[in-house]
Amino acid sequence: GKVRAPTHIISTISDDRGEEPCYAGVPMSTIVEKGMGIGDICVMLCADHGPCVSGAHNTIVTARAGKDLVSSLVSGLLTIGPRFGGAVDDAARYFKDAYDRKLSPYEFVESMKKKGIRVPGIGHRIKRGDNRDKRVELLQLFARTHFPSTKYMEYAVEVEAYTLSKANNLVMNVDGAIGTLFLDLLAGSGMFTKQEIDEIVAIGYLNGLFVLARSIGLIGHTFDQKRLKQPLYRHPWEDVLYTK
Ligand code: Q5B
Repeated sequence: GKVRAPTHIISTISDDRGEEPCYAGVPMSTIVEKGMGIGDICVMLCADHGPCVSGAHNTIVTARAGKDLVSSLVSGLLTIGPRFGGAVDDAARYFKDAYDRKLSPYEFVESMKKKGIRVPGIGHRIKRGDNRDKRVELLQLFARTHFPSTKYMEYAVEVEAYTLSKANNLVMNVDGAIGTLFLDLLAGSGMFTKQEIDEIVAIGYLNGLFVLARSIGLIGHTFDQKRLKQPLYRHPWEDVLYTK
């Protein structure tokens, strides 16, 4: 029989050997012909959220310190975490667990409070109950129009109604919307077993969507500062409370 030397790398995500590159076995032309999916929409909606958010701020400061593109980019990326942009997977994990255990929004939120854990996917520095995040609304509209089931997303909406009854800043944020919407996609597509869904949520794929998307904005901010020839950033004294 055929003897094959052992390989040094196993890869399942892409293959560039043929005439046309494939992503996970799907030729690129097929992806282009099919048009945009929810992943593309997430990437567009999360690409940037202005110069004041943590990631963009770090990137801007780094670019203005004269650093190169990659340094400026990673300086912004390194701020992505549980408070900023990196709550997507935790939102999926906690909302899935609560829904699957049939917890009421009250039971879910109060049990998190008892554990001293902030509900991932809930809360925003700027957005409020009377100033909702348009990105969240767009994602929800897309899911309600195209998804076979939106049970996790609707559960998150009920949770949000409860958190908003506690405080006006506890809106569903973009991390929460993407996390729960992907739960619905995974469960409703019929393409994944329960075990596979649990694995995807456990491994933490979903923060990757935010990281990928926000890299676009951070690259934009780097070039913007360089094009505008902005000087070294120094934070103004007036904005610091000096105490002894
Ligand atoms: N409280 C996001 O907090 C923020 C609570 C809560 C229960 C909660 C906070 C939070 C979970 C993590 C999360 C993603 C840190 C956010 C994003 C991308 C972005 C960013 C942009 C973009 C904001 C005031 C009171 C306190 C808290 C309570 C707050 N959150 N209770 N569950 N989730 N969320 N992150 O405003 O009694 O006074 O002690 O950690 O989902 O990052 O645009 O900026 O695109 O770039 O600083 O959208 O919500 O509020 O810390 O002053 O808290 O609310 O316990 O209660 P804030 P705090 P108390 S989207």
